[in-house]
Amino acid sequence: MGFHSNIFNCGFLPENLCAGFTRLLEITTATMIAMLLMSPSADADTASRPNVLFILCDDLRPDAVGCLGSKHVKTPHIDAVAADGVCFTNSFCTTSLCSPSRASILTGLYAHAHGVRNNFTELPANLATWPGRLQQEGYETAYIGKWHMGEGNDSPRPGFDWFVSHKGQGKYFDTEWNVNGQRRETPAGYYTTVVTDYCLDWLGQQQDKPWALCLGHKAPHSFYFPEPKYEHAFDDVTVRYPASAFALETQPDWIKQRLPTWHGIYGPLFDWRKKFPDRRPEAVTDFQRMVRAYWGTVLSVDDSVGRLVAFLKETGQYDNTVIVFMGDNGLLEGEHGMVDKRTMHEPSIRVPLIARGPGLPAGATVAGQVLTEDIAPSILDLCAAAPLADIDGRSWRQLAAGDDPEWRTAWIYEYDYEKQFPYTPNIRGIRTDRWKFVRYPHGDGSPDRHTPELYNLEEDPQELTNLAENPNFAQRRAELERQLATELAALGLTPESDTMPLDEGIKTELPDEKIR
Ligand SMILES: [Ca+2]
Repeated sequence: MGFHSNIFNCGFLPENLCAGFTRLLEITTATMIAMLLMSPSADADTASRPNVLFILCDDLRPDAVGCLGSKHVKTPHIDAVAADGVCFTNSFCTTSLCSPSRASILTGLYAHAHGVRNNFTELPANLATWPGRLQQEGYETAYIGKWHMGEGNDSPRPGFDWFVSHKGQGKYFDTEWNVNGQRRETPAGYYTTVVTDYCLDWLGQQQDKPWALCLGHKAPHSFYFPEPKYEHAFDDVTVRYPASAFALETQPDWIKQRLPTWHGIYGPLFDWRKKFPDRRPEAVTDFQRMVRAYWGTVLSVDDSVGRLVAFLKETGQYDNTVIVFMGDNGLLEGEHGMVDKRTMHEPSIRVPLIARGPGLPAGATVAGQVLTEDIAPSILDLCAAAPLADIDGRSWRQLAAGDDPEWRTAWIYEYDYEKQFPYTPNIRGIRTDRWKFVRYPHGDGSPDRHTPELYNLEEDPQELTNLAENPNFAQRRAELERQLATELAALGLTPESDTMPLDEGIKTELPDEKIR
């Protein structure tokens, strides 16, 4: 724990204690100055620093949130936070998978740099995180909810004064929790409600120090089980397969091969379809039930946001609290014939991001491309905390405040083939403000395993027409191939150093039941 500068603010302390501290300061001035020099935060007024409420949803599509474009899902509490802050309309994850993306959010690093490349790898304890930095600078810190870096480990992690989590994904009902390594308990009830109760308990105990609370929702991750009161909320909404599910003529073959698998629309649909593969048009009813249930779980997240914001307002903390609401990765809901995520298609990489609080404008919309890696530097910037060294992300505080002429216009996406989930190839791709180019490396240095993809996002935002093999775009493709290689090299990834598993192809076998 770093040196805490609150002791200089005698407003917190009874008069006799205050005088005591004054004498202590007189006696030990030299010692205190030495501590000041050692502590990066000691010159800051910690007491006036904003609190941080960081709300992370799991697999939440932006268009499943009212203010971010949903026609059907009403989220008045999330919308109110957005109206009071900034909506990022082009916010992306750089590896669309729970654990790698969560590690990027905490560290500001790409997956190849932090090393969490699948859902089974622990976040290396030596890596600096934004909550850890705030803890060093005098914040009280907590993580409550789904962590999921290290599938079977629910014990407390470094950087947090309070850590309440569970193994793996947790369950929508009656999850067993490890409460700060002190006790295990299984409170009856719906995950989203229970995790919010834990958060409110902790918030109610905070006193003088600024605090940073990370809430890791399970919702709306598969398998989708809405709270009973929302089970039928969307019964009247008709859901169809999206147009891109049937526009596969120009797409690489692996996308067609994925259709009847665990991650395709003709597969089991996270148990919403019992007999598969099923390509019949009427089988869309299973898909429809799946999407309705996904939306239903989001309604409870909105209730949770409402309870937390109400608490902050009742206790007079709302104005001095930075609230960041986001998702860890996107989700394919039938686009290109897919469910799940992992690919570099737009629904898989787009994540909701809303931020409000001191240092941010109200009612603003930001179109610049922001990444999961930008969260750590942005939150530390908003808290006037020392930045993390040698990270990949950048603070968007200036971008959000108006404009940042130096902001990025292109970025790199990476994903490594998983043997346990053989439905997505190795991916290295680049997304500029207008273009997307995606390569599928074999993994052993031999020619790429699959045809690449090239999209003009301005004219074809749904990615219906792959231009990679269209001779009219050969020059554009060559330019983007070069830019991809250059940007990868800037991240330290050359053909020699960028190691990845061998792509063993798309398979129809189901994943092990324990890791679904
Ligand atoms: Ca996720």
